[in-house]
Amino acid sequence: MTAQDTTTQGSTAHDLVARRTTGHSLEGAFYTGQEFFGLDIEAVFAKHWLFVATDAELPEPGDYLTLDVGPYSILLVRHGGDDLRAFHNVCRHRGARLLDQERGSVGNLVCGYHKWTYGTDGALRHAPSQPPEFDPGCFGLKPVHVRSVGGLVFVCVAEEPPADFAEVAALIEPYLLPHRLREAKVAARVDLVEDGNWKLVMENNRECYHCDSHPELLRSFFPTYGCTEADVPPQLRSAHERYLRADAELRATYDRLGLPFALVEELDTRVSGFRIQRDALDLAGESFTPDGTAACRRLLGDLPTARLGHLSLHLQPNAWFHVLSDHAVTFSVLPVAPGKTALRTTWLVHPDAEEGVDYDLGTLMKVWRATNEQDARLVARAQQGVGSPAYEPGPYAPTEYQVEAFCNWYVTRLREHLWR
Ligand code: 3BY
Ligand code: FES
Ligand code: FE
Repeated sequence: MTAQDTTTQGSTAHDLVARRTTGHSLEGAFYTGQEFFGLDIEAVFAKHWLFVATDAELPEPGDYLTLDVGPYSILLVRHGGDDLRAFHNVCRHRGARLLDQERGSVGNLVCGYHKWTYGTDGALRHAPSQPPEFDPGCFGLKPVHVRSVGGLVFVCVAEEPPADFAEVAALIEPYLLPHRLREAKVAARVDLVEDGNWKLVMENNRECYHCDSHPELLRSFFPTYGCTEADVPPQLRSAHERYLRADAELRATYDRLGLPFALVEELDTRVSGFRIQRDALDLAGESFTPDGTAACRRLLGDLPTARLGHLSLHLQPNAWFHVLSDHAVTFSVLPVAPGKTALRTTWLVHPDAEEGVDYDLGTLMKVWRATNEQDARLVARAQQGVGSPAYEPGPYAPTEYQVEAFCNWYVTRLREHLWR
């Protein structure tokens, strides 16, 4: 099938992309068919920088992990201290998948088929029984662009990745560096396969209109989270005053400690769309726990105080992050099929934090494990609904402006791709 093929009710993908109504959810075919799935891989996942891992997962030379992005298989490997490499996980002999484990540690990368052997720099070091004229220099692994931003690892399979990512990296890195995620320790990682299209997973993350479904998370987020000053309902006025007091106090702390906190929001006004802000949390204001106190006694980056709220970072197309004083949680979304999406959540703590001494793993993971499962149920429900011929796009509420920004960013990418 191509983008010219018929999708629903005689409309082509071109038609659907062209007629997308601003301020409304997308039509059903965007979420259900192979046609849009293929387009999303080509126009979004094969062209943009994707958040896929943390430096902390690959601390030593030879540590590697593999990941699937649509039809691509990518391997990430640490070649040296600060030297992370990414390659297509495809042997240059007859194309076999090179590494078939999800993660591990190697000296060299050895193909399991005929034992072609590559260094962690991708160079072909050994190919058994080749004639003397064989030139290994012509058969290095195909590189994939990779870069780390404050300990967060991004890859891009495009030959020319979006140029504005360097600017975004320069904007967000100062917010991240005080937490020293590059040297953090992975406390836990959970892979969840959601029964919904990747865009439904992202859209769901970009609003708190549904946050009644998150009783655990709502202890940490102020009840007015996601409201603009103008739409704070009268019954939440006093909660909002509490937020404003916490916000003023934290701004003084941020200034004193030199921590960047200003909101920068360019979700659909640039190719590498993002939003970043350091913001207060409710109760003790330290962490995602029932009373808001830190879940880990050892603070990231040896920060001098636990009451720092959260640094919240949203990136198009596939990630969001909450970076706190005591831990960080990263979320990476990768499409598996039109109605299946992999969400990988990773919890990071100080490298010397000891489980059972400095933190209890269940407490550390509780809020986001519960929140992810609640979100997965909502996403599955949305997927079921948008598959019905009776579904038609509905209007976003003001508090869903980031969902609109996501869809606008996405549709802009498809237009660029289809009309190029
Ligand atoms: O992680 C987030 O930023 C958003 C906000 C609340 C709902 N969602 C989980
Ligand atoms: Fe890898 Fe033959 S396909 S060595
Ligand atoms: Fe949610």
